[in-house]
Amino acid sequence: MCATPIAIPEPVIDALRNARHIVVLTGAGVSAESGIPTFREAQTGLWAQYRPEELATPEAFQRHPERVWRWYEWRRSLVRQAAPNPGHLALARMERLAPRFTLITQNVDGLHQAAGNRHVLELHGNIMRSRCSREGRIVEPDPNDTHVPPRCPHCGAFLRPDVVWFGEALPADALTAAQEAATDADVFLSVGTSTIVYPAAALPFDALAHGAFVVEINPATTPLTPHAHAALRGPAGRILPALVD
Ligand code: BJW
Repeated sequence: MCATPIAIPEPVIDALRNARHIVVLTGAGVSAESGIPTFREAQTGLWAQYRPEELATPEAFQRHPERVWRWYEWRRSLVRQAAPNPGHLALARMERLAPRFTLITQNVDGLHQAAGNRHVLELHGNIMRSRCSREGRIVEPDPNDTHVPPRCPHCGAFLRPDVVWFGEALPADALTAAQEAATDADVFLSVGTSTIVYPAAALPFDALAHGAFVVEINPATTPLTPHAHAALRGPAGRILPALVD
């Protein structure tokens, strides 16, 4: 049986059609339909007893490095099994269709690149990379290292995932490029994000302040909803394909 077609409001279609620069901010909701749990949904199994906010911090890693590393290993295993969903694929198509297109993601799973997006600004890093917790350099863990967490092959310090934890600075180049894109956008799509984690959450508001037409795509309401020009309620994997058809 076919799902009911999604009706996209005319002003959204017009704005997209006439846009010189489309900017998209994505969050965990875009990968939910690929089987990757969103950040603030209930954790499952072994990890149900911990709140992600209590694991994704430098303090948690300092106190419980083994527990935090194992949580990331579990999440990496989900990412390895995941494939881009129709929402990711629609954004890859949008990049090819738009005169200018910037994709900004808070996701650490690399699924936008796997879907074919060529230019992705990763604000919160990438879970598949590891870096030295002392010197910061990106390293490949030694496959024969049985320590948990594995040790840096150069200096022996713990390795950590190359992601941005609470209280840590975002990569300056990606953040600056994202802020410049937001203030230059004609159309700004905020997709699958709760819009509560800063500085990423400020980007749609920067876009609004600079005159962009802002569209939210999310089954739930967020702090952005009352300010957006349009709020398309539903899963990204259904709504995004309807925008590029
Ligand atoms: C669907 C769907 C479907 C479901 N389709 N949708 C200003 C005010 C207040 C606080 C601060 C502030 N500025 C900074 C702060 C502090 C803090 C912060 O924002 N705290 C808030 C909680 C209040 N920010 C920071 O600490 C940041 N650092 C910083 O500001 O540093 C300053 C500094 C400068 C110089 C030197 C030193 C420091 C860092 C933030 C890092 C966030 N890191 C994480 C973890 C990444 C690694 C990992 O993955 O483990 O990033 S936290 C987590 O939240 C993760 C996400 O990227 C991020 C955002 O979450 P997201 O993507 O929105 O997911 P959810 O789960 O929240 O929402 C999913 C949404 O999808 C929901 O709305 C669903 O409805 C929807 N959905 N299914 C579409 N099918």
